[in-house]
Amino acid sequence: MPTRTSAPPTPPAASPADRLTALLPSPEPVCLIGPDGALAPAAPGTRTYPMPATADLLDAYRRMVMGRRFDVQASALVRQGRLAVYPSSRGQEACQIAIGMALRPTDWFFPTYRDCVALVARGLDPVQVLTLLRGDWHCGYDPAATRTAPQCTPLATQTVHAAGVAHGERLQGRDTVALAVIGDGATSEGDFHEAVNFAAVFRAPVVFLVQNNRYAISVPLSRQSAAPSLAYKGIGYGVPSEQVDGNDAAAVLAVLRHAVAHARSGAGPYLVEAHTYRIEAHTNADDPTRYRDAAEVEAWLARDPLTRLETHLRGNGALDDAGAESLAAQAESAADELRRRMLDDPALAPMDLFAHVYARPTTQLEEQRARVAGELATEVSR
Ligand SMILES: Cc1ncc(C[n+]2csc(CCOP(=O)(O)OP(=O)(O)O)c2C)c(N)n1
Ligand SMILES: [Mg+2]
Repeated sequence: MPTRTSAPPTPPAASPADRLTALLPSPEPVCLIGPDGALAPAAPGTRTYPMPATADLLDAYRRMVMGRRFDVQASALVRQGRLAVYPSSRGQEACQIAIGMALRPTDWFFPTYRDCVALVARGLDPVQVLTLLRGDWHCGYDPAATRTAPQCTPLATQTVHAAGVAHGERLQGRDTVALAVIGDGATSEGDFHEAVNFAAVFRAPVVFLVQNNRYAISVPLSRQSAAPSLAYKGIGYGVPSEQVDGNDAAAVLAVLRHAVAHARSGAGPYLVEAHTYRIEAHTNADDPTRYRDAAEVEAWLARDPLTRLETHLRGNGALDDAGAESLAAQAESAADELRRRMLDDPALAPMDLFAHVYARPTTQLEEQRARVAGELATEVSR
């Protein structure tokens, strides 16, 4: 008769209160470097995170300088008629650059229309990044090769894709993490809730990064959600969450690295809310003076993520005038090159508009395709 071996002792189950505490975000946004560039004292009850190494902070600063110059250049390209539309992320650079620094090249990134700077900071070709916004093609880069999904305009759909890809990668035994960015307004979309729930139930290695820039076009956060922080939206689904000062690059990087490590370890998804602000209009088609005060914008300019990190790095001797000037010159020459490359008119194949979207196109799409083909034929014969 086989003898029964005793099972290894199971650790005592965490109490419901402990399980809830483990999910809760810090009561205040995590901040490591304050708006004045000095080390910020930890607010009571806030989780502690290690300060990133000085080399990482210098790298973050370099990426932000490059990113801001790119953003200014892209905005100018709209005015010059070279770009159809550009949603600026000025003021959100700390979030934008931390994404690429927290992810491995083999991890998947799911951006929105507002995340061009994050794509450039991740190392994608700036002209390819702007292809969609120029209206040239579906997406300018190869999503499979870059492990970067096309920039998503239908709000929140990218979160579902991220959860699915993360789950699929895990099923295939890989330790890939997927990071999906989403705006404050888009957290009201059903897709976001379905994605967070699916990821939690299947322990999919996804990080959801909410860039709370206070507005969904003209709709302020107060008309979007009554939650104390958007980070609390994870708890109902059993997803650990954190909130961070989204204008403190050191804090965003530290928190995102923690979230990515959590997901990679097999512990399931993580939700991070970054408190930040959109300094520019929603897009060039928007007039923000109709729905917000100049004083509010001024207050956020005083919390500028670039100035904050620069002051910190200069204060501890890691950056001097020569270093800052050399980075500014690099950013200027990258902007020059972008401007020059965007002057070339690409060869377009308008019928490609109807390709690569559906395996079996819908009837409406077939009708539209026929109409465009007819119009093109008329133009040619004119
Ligand atoms: C499903 C869907 N509904 C509506 C829109 C129109 N729309 C485009 S951007 C936007 C506001 C989104 O705000 P938020 O999620 O806060 O992102 P932000 O633009 O501030 O980065 C809306 C309503 C859309 N693109 N997709
Ligand atoms: Mg927003």
